[in-house]
Amino acid sequence: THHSFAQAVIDSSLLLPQKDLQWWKDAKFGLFIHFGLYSVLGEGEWAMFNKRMDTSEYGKLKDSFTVSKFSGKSWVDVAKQAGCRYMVVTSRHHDGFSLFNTSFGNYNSMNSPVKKDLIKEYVDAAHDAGMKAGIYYSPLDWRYPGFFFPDLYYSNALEMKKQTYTQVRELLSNYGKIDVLWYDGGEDNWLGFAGLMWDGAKGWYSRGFDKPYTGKFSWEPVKLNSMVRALQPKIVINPRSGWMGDFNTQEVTLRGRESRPWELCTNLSQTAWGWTPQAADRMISLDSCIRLLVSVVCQDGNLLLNVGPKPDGEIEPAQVQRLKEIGDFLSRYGESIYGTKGGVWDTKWGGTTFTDKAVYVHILKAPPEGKIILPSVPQKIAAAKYLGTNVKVSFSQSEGEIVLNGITNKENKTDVIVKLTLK
Ligand code: FUL
Repeated sequence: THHSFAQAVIDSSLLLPQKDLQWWKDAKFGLFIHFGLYSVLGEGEWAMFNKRMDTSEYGKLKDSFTVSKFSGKSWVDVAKQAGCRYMVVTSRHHDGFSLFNTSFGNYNSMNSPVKKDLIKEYVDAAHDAGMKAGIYYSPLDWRYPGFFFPDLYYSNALEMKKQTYTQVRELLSNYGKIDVLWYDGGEDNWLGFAGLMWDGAKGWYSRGFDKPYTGKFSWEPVKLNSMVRALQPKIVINPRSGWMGDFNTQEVTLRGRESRPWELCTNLSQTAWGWTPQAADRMISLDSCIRLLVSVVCQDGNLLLNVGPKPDGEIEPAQVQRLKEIGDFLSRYGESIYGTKGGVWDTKWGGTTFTDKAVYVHILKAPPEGKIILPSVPQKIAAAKYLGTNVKVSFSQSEGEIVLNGITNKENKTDVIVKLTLK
C-alpha cells in the first residue's frame, strides 16, 4: 500500500540522502525555467490537460516549435545577473514533449523545426559559466491513457515507466555533471490524483478527490534513484519521484521552516509556470521578491524562482529586468544571504541569518517600540552597524539576550540589515 511502500523506502540502506549538500544549502537562490510546447500556446504548462487536448491535437504545436531566439547562454546569463547560484530547467513536462535528444520515441525538439537539443545547450552554457545545472523531469506523461489510472492501463503505465528510466539515464549520462534532479509527478499520491481522470473508453470523467493510490503500479523510486546516484554521485534529488530525496519542496505557499533541507518554488509572475501573454504585467514587485527570499533564507530554506520564456525562447525583458534588480540587491547585501544559516523568524519584524563571524538582522517591518530582542550567542558582539551605510546601531548583550534599540525602518525600506560582527 501507499503507506508501507513509503516505509520501505525510508528503511532502505541502499539509497541515502546526499551527504554533500552544502553547496546547495549555501546557494539559497535558484532560477527555475518552464519551457516546452505549451509555451507556444501561451496558456500555461497545463494547457493540454486543462483543455482536454489529445496528443494528436496538442502535438501539432510541434510544427511551430521554432524557438528562434533560444540561447542556453542567455538563460544562464539571466540567472547569473539575478544572483542565482543554480538553475533548474524543464527537460520534459507532463505533456511528454522532450527538449533533448532521446532514443525513446520521436516526440522531442530534435524532430521539430528548432532541431536542437535545448538541454545540451543549456547545460553546456551552465558548465561554461560555473553555474550549477539542474534538470526538471516529469515521469508522468499525459500521452499515456490512464496516466492516473495505472491498474486499468497497466501496460501503458509500464511503458511510461520504461520511458522514465530510459530518459533519466540519458539525461544523467549525456551532458556531463548534473547538479540537481527535480522530478515532478512521480509521487504515489499523484496516481490517485483526484478529480478528472482520463479513460480511453469513457474519455474524461470525474472520480472524486484525493483518494490515496493503493494499486500495484510503482515507479520503484529506490531502484530509479539508485541508478541516478550511480550515474551522478553528487546529484541533489527532490522528493517528487516517490522517494523522499534530499530536500522537501514547498510550492507557491510558503509553509516555513522544516526539519529537513527545503526549497520553496514559486513564480515571478502570477500566471502559470509556462509562458502566458500576461506574464510581463503580472510580476510580483521587487519588494515582494526580496522579502520572500529573505523570509525563506531566515527559515533555512532555498528559493527557486520561476520564469517561463516566450515561444521564441527569450525570457520576457520585464522579467529579466526584475531579476537583475534582485541581483543588484544580492550584489550589495549577498553576504547576509549566501552561505548563511537561518536564525530566528518573527513575523512582527523579520528575522536573522548567521555565519561564524556575524549575525545579520533583516528588518522587514519596523519592530514595536523600535526594539528587537534576540537570543544571545556565545561570542561577544564587537560591533553593530547597518549593512551598507555602516551607521552604528545601539545594542546591549547579556547572557540571555541581545537587544537592539532605536530601530525605525521609517522609510519602510524593503530590507534594512543590521550586521552584528562577532569577536
Ligand atoms: C507542479 C506542476 O504540476 C506544475 O505544472 C509545475 O511544474 C510545478 C513546479 O509543479 O506540480
